[in-house]
Amino acid sequence: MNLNRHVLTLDEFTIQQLRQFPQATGELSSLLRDIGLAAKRVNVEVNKAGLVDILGDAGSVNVQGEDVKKLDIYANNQFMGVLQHGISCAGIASEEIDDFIAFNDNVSKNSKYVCLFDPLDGSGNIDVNVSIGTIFGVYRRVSPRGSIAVKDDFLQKGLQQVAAGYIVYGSSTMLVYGTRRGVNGFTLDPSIGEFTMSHPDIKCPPNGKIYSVNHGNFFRYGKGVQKYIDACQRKDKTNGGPYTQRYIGSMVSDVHRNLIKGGIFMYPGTIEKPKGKLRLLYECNPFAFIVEVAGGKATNGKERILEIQPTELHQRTPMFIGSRDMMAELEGCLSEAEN
Ligand code: P6P
Repeated sequence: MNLNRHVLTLDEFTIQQLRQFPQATGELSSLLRDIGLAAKRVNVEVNKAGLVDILGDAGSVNVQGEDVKKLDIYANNQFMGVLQHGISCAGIASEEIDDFIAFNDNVSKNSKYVCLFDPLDGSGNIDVNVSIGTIFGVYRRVSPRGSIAVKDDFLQKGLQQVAAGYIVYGSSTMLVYGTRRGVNGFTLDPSIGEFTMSHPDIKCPPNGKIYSVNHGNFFRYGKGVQKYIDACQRKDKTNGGPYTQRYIGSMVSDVHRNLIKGGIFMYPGTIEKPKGKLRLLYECNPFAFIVEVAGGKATNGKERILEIQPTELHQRTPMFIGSRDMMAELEGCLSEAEN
């Protein structure tokens, strides 16, 4: 083993970034390290989730005499806890909590950022051992530092994110985050208990051969989406295919795979649910930010996800995200169907 090969840990990387910008206060680096810590704690519980039946299921008391919480509540409390007790975050909004939470202590009130997150997306997949994930977005607050955070701090366009990221608890546990300077991936090394850089400067391939969508809703999608899915199925060696359909019902895993390999992920609206299922603020905006910084695109079928002005914390949006050229072909199908 090459002992001289120094692989940057997440903490080393965030501090290295800080050194490059002397005017930086270190609050964003500190917030990202806090998220990394919470992710490691959640990872431990996710990895033994299959054993919960042995330890006692949610709502019961486990062998240590602790209350066994639902994993997504546990994850929510871990991320909220590190952010509340850190030095960078004035408040949070979470899929698990109806309203935003403004932290009331003086350090938090004087902090620069707010954080929105889905603490454990796809948690319904836990009992069948499918990968799940955490998604987060970080914004500079718009209310004055020193005051308590307000709702407008959380209802900002995705364009205003200063950082966004996700953790995928899969065959390995990865934390991927992006700022305007780039997207980097870190894989948890259990031997040292640190996220270590494994995917520097991630770029989304401009094209791909993977399309991800819930085919079960095909006849409930609009004509433009049906037209694009049909085109995907007709791809062969003569026109950039054949394509593969990959959809595991866990957005973090599906979008992560397509970000690395190239591809398109779609969660369209349907006749019954025109806004679709995915949440704008803490599912779609973070991924749209990451994929756009990496060179891809993300829209709701009509406009950039990042330009949507939010009006409520838990609002939903149709979501189309992935490789630039695949998104262009989709947009062609959507506009043809409009005319
Ligand atoms: P459907 C998980 O519940 C989730 O929010 C996303 O992670 C996933 O992409 C989507 O729902 C799957 O939804 O309706 O296709 O089962």
